[in-house]
Amino acid sequence: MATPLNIGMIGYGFMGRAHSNAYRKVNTFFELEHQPVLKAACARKEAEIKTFADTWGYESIETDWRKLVERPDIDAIDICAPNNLHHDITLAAAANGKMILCEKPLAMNVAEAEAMTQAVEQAGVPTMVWYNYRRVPAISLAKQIVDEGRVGRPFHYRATYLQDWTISESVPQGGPTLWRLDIDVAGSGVTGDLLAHSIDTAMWLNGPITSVTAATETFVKERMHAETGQVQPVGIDDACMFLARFANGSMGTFESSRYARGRKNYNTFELNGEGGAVFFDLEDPQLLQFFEYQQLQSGKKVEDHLTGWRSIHVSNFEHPYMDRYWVPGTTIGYEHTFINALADFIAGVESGNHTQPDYRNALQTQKVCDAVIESAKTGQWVNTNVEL
Ligand code: SOE
Repeated sequence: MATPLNIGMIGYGFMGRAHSNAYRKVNTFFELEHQPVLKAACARKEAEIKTFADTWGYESIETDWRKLVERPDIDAIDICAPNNLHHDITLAAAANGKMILCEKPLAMNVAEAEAMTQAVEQAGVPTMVWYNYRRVPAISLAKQIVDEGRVGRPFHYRATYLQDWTISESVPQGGPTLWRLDIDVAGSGVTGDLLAHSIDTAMWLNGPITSVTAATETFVKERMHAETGQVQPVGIDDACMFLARFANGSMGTFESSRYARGRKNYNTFELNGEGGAVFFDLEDPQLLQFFEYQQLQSGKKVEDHLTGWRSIHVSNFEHPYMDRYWVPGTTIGYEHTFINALADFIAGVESGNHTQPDYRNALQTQKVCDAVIESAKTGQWVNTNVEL
């Protein structure tokens, strides 16, 4: 008999749905001792959270997260609430001894993220921050290839994360669906929302980022606020570009925008090393491009007429996570990245070898984000103070 893992979900938006789907599916694809039970869903708006709870099969609802985190029948709190609530919910959940799964970015800023990390570490509760793209099988394969030494000494890391959904000036800011545009709720714009993903992936694959220099732009300076009805200044960065230095001596470029017409969720990276290179594009998520400079002739590395990029269809049983799903040649999708992440989290709780990224790891990404925003304001290179 499976051991129940009673989930208290806070939030009901896009991520609330993606995580709920993972809780429902994880035991059908992964053998785990624990089985998530959708105990309670929580949000301030009673009608909305009731509909959400009914749709996804939550047993009960709460309209005050403070009540939820105190409930003795809840084992794990999932924070899908807007960024400005992550800190207070984490502190209360940790004080109540709950496991915590938190949406990215971890916090509004480093000061909050440090306090949160300290709280969960003092409480000794398992945590995970949902940087789900690590669990795209092709990205996990890139990590495997790097760890196997096939890229060799790294020189360049190049990331883009582009969308186009905020170009219209009539898109309001604030409220339940557009809080990502409200600086007081989101903390930053594309830096925390999109580049945080790119930074998490980059540091996972290529190690710590030590310093950055950045430029940001806010193209639409005023938007109507959905809650007040008033036209208010826009405080977020609509686009951000930064240069980075990694501790391993390589250099990085990062670009993000929500004004890249035609790009919906264009998340790419390339790592070029002495021995090879990897390239990934989320618009083709089942593929990993790999260039290998490894043909040995008489002990020497050479290129010949067959040297070139190869496109790996990451759908074989040998590929990360893929033995859990269908047959070779068939693909999985966006929602499976959350299932994979959750499976890793539960397996870590069971083995005691906790999965990453936990709060401490996500704190490092927060440090880079804060350094990027600071650099964009000062025009200077800024040290990230990421743990080495
Ligand atoms: C923003 O549009 C967003 O939903 C991010 O918040 C997610 O983290 C990203 O995965 C998709 O885009």
